[in-house]
Amino acid sequence: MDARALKIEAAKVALSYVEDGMRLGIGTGSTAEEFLNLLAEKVDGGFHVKGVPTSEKTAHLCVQLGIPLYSLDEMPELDLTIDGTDEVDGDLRLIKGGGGALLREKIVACASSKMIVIADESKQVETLGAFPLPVEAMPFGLEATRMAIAKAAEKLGLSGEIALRQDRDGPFETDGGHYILDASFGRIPDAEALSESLNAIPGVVEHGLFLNIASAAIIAGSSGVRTLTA
Ligand code: ABF
Repeated sequence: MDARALKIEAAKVALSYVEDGMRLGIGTGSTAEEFLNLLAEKVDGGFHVKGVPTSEKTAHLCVQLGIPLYSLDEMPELDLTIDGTDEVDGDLRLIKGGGGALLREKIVACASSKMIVIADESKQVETLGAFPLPVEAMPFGLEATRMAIAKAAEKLGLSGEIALRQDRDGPFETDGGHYILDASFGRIPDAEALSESLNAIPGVVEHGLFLNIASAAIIAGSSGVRTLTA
């Protein structure tokens, strides 16, 4: 099966967790998009959901697909969030943010009773870090923030390029108007320690380590679909 087919298989299983009338956080990325397409078919058939998108991109998709949209302010407590990921380890630690939506994704996931990750098997790793860790940072004092990240990482035995994510005509800007620094640290043996260090840096708005947030991960592979639980 190709990657898209695997994403659809994972999305199908995730859909079975969505109950009629649910307040649903809706993720960002191509896997989340497959989930949205399937969800739209159910909504078309009379299924009721109240969707809160994790990005402007997802919001536009929901409008196109006819999925009822609410803001998180209108619905600050959600039943379930379904979202993709860039990496997931055996303890459901995630690296997210490859799509640049990590801040709203983390806010929405943390406002949900449950967060289920959907992914193809290429996202499953033994230890996080092969994927560069996205760190969302304030434009003000960016270089000082970048240096502080490097220093904090070095204290944990981590090093590597910390690159400002670019877009077509300059630095990539998130929905929140921040920049993304992609930190290529390689293997991250102590994600909790790194998360704590990054959270202490004033110019860091948020980072892509999602720890103790996912309740389950639905992973579609060539030998079928597996569900990892915490
Ligand atoms: C989003 O899903 C991002 O956090 C992550 O980067 C992306 C994964 O994208 P895809 O499903 O396209 O691989 O939640």
